[in-house]
Amino acid sequence: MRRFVLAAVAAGVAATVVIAAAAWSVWSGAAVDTTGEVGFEQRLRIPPLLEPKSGADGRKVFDLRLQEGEAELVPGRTTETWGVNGPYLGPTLRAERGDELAMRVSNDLPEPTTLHWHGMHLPAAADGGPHQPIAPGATWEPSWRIDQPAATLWYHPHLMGETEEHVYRGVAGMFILDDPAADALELPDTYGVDDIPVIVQDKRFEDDGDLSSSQRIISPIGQLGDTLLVNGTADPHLEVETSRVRLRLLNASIARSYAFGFADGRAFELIATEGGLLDAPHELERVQLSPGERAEIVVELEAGEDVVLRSFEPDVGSVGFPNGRFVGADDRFDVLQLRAADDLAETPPVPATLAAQDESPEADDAARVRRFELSSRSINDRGMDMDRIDQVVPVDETEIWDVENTSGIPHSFHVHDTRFEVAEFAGGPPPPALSGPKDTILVPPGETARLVTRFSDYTDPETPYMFHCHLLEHEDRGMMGQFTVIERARHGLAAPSPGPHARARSASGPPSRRG
Ligand SMILES: [Cu+2]
Repeated sequence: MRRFVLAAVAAGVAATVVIAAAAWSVWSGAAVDTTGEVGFEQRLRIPPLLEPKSGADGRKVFDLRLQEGEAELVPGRTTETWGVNGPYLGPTLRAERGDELAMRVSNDLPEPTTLHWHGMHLPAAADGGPHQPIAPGATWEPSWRIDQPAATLWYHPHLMGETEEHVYRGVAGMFILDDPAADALELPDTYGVDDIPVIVQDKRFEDDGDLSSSQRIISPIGQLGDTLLVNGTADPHLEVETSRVRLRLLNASIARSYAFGFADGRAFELIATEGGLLDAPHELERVQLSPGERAEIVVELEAGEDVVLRSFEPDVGSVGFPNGRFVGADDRFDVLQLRAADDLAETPPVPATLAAQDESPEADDAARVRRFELSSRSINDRGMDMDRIDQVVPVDETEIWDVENTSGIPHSFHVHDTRFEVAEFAGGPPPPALSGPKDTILVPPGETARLVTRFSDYTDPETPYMFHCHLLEHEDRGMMGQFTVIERARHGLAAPSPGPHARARSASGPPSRRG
């Protein structure tokens, strides 16, 4: 009997040791640090600017073909990918305020998908969300007029349940908007020369070169990669010929947040967030971006030097042990090396004032407050239902959206069609990096972001826009809701009625463009 007990104890100890060793292996293997390890041997690929065709009534027509392909994302290995007008990622689109656009999006992929214009103010039926699927072989042709300030937007699929996979395979691209006021500023604005798209994505590869999803099971936020790509280029460098360069940073990753800064600690000027230029530049040493977020920065270089853009450990809030490791909070990456030429053309300093924020909504004008509670996998305790409208919003009224994360993991909250101001963040005024117009925001565990927004111009009682978590696995699993924007008369309100629990009744009728 005694021998049996000893054997059982020994077996128990051995099992515990094995489990602890396995846990330690998973724990230590989950950390990624590529700083100092990257050779920067590849020249940074610059996505081509897509030249629009001229259509009827002076419309700018953009032809986009979603396709399968193969790409050498890491040298010497072939990866099966998806892309737009090419094997991986897509061209950069560029349009000016006032342009009438017509898109022709052809789906040559073997599955249905959609193409969403992230950050764009446009009619709901043109939004490219889950309600506008494009069948294989079909072409989708939305059109709208650009009417919002200059900004760095992007496009990516948004099919219900499949967004993570479609973006991860490579369907995404940048969409730059210009306006006359921004054009008049002396900012670096020569695309690919001193105005550089920096589309950052993390990947993990199988031995045969194909994209891996092996880390999904150990992370509560989705697949995290161990290899960074910028514009689809691994180990990238950029030859810089001007004394200042503008980087349009886009986090097009499916789950990972980055805290961008420079390896030598130099400061840079933050000039824009998702929704466009700030009122004035902010000098910062770090800017953090969760999936879907963008920032434009201007950095100054000296002739002949090499400077490394790095991602430091992101602050995603109090996720606690051991979750921090599994949401990427301990990870560091070398992102992009800037190689300054021996002779640099002089770029003027960033102007002290950038953009008047006269189109920004003010919290004091809010007609109502809506609450959005983010739990681990749902919003306001409801999973996404494409047949249910969660919020009905009267057009042209300022609203406060309080977004509270009641879970223990970070979420990245995105609202379609509009830009918002951050009135409060984590109980205080927003830090400089959150002080500009935005459309996506990281909400850390236990914290609340108070957003002020207004939905203007377009009403459609039938077709909804989306609000959702931009961690794409969360979105796919239902962390998304729908809202319609309706005319005031349909809302049945005589005047804006303040109050925290304002609810609107739904209405029906054809889509309309006001004004
Ligand atoms: Cu989330």
